[in-house]
Amino acid sequence: QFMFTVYHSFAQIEAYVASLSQDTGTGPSGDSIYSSNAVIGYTEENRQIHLVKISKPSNQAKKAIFVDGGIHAREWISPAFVLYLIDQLKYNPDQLQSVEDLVDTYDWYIVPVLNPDGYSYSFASDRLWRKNRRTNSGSTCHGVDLNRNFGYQWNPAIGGSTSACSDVFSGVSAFSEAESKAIRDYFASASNVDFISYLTVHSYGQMWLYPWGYTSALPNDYVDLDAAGNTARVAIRNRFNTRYTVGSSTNVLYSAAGGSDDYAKGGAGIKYSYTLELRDTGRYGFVLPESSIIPTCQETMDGVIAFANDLKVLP
Ligand code: 0X9
Ligand code: ZN
Repeated sequence: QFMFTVYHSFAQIEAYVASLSQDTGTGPSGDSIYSSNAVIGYTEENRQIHLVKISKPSNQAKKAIFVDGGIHAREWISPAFVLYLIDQLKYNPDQLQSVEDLVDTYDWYIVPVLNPDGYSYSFASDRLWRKNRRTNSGSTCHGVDLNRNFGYQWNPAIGGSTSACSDVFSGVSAFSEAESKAIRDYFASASNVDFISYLTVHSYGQMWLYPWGYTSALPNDYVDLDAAGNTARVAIRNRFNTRYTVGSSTNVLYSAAGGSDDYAKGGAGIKYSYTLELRDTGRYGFVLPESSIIPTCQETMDGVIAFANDLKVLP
């Protein structure tokens, strides 16, 4: 029985992902909910990048939502929430119609841990590790910041670095890393899937951020992204009064090119692309205590439900 009250090693997460293939879930309607697993890439240390698809059979084509966690190794609440989301969508433990609606309306494609080498290193050796674990040629420093490595307006001079020892090392070129490449290649191969939204889950800061990260200019359709983000913000606040900020990542946070959100929107053409920065605002920062996992997951789930509902009425 997988526990959502504690943080898990990558091996434990893999065991949970494997267990998903053993059964079907059931929503309050009585309908079955299915999942399937795929591997979309291999890391330098030969770990698998898993993708879980959750869907309910239907005659009509659905739009799809892509969610990833664990781009940054130390942000442990991110995989914790993404696994909670998988569990809610598939097994619907509270048998909520609002949760079944999510699988009635959308197909879900979820990567629990995009950076398993970094995540494992953060567990075993350095709790505050951020990057992947690439062996950088000509340096003894390891790692590339995957969220500076995506190939839409890639530019180390904008919030990244050309130094292998930097925590925001952008890599030697766009998509130099297996993990960012796996996302790019997956979207290229899934051209038959109609992705309406991309959510990449990070911590911390309590923000629901939309593009762009490479410029302070806003996307042409930013009004739509802002509206959906604010719907999520209000739903999150309504649970435990947790306060989120909504806006473009450059304007709310800082400019940083090469993020996966910018790529999802500008490169893969997915309209509703966001970076979610979960709890908290700095008291514990990346080292969010385990006692905060469940409430963080509950409020974020409320945000995702309200957000996904809003997409049905927004352009
Ligand atoms: O700096 C980042 O990569 C993200 N913040 S974090 O503290 N989780 O590292 C924010 C990314 C926002 N999006 C872009 N800059 N494209
Ligand atoms: Zn992050």
